[in-house]
Amino acid sequence: MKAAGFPEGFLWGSASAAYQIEGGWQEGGKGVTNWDTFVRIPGKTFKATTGDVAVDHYHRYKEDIALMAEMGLKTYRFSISWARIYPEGKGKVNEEGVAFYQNIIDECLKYRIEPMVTIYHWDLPQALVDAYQGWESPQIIDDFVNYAKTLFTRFGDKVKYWITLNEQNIFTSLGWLTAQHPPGKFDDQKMFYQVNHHAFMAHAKTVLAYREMGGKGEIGASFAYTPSYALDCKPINAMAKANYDDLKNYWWMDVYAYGRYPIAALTYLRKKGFAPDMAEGDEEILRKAAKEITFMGVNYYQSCVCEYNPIDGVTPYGTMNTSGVKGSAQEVGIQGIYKNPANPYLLTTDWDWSIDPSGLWFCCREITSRYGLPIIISENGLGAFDKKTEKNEIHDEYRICYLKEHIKALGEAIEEGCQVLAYCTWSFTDLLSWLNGYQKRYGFVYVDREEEEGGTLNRYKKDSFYWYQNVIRTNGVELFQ
Ligand code: GCO
Repeated sequence: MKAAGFPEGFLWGSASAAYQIEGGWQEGGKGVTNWDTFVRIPGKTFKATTGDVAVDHYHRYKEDIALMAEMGLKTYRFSISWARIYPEGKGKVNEEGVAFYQNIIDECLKYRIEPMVTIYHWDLPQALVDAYQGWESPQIIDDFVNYAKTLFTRFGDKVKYWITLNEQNIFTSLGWLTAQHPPGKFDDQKMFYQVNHHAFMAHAKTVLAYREMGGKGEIGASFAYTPSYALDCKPINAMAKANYDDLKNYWWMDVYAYGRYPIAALTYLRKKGFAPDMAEGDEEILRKAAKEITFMGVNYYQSCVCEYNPIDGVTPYGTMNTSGVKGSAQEVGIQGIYKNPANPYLLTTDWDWSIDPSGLWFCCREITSRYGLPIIISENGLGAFDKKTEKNEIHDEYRICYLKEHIKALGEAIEEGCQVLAYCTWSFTDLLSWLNGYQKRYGFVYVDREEEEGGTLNRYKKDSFYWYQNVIRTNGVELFQ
């Protein structure tokens, strides 16, 4: 059935990440990761919650995938934990780890659910951090490509959708600017851009390796896209928006799609001494890889507002206070040339994220007109404090409302000509929120899971489960009635 833009065969999906669901942190020959280490540092996560058990998907994947099948999911996006494949980051393959993911893939295919694999969703073998500080060294590029090639060799006959990196912009910002994620550093801007350059090279070389190995599937990266509005029509605020877009959005998307950094931002960063060092040939590799990606992956949660930042900036890339700025990027407004005030026209989630379905439409329009690429919405969803009743029911009408409005906006973008291949909600089951423990829930399936490793881990379908099931069954028709 075709309605409101959704084409036949549209991939209705849902997503997860290894560290947030699997648990089994010392099982199956898995190596220790940066996250296993980080969560053990006092004060880093809510009530010191860890992913040691998470929602025990490691042992319950069959039950979880059966629930996906019951719902009618067309695609399931999940990530592979590098340390299950290479416990030390490289060297000898851990066959038990390969078998675990082979089972997940086969289980999906059994129910005709298209597996969509994220190669890197933030859990890095600790051995590579110990050896050379992980992403801070260009040595990671070859190790990443080696790992990715193993995945292509082992799973490439069954997996047709590959996402190289999940939210490179987020794991680098939280890791090196705001110290909230590993390696927990308040670093200077130079290191931030350098780490990103290594990640871009790892992505690009992986894309090229996939094609060299004969891979014919879809491959790209997933970007946390926060589209922006200028506060008002004051030119200085429109300039602040242009700065923001170059430094926060195009800095990543232009590299994936064009293989080059946005020139004004690069010029500015060069003047400041923050531009990344590039090895000879890097730019050519980035350009080549850009021609080989087949989609832009978008994780969409919120939009933002841009206002000229009186503390620092005057004109685009004019004077900015970047020297010695340490602390939260939010506080200083990254680079100090814009700030992001709240949007008084939008409601917010319990975690103060603006709720803005139109933002999803903006993302699709922008990607379509700027890059002409197909789009995969690899994440979209609402984190909330869900409550289970005594009858084991979860009435999450707020989530239904959120998803409904976002999917409608997506349908409109498709109707206007944007090519959208898939829509994955975040998330299928409840899972560990990196910093918020199990109190921030996103799933269609409630998991009885308390902080500090408690709970029965039983699964319960929320009201939104049945609602999305119907959306899938009617290919979105349901939404427009
Ligand atoms: C959280 C976050 C995550 C992210 C996801 C990004 O609360 O921890 O919202 O769940 O959305 O991991 O890819």
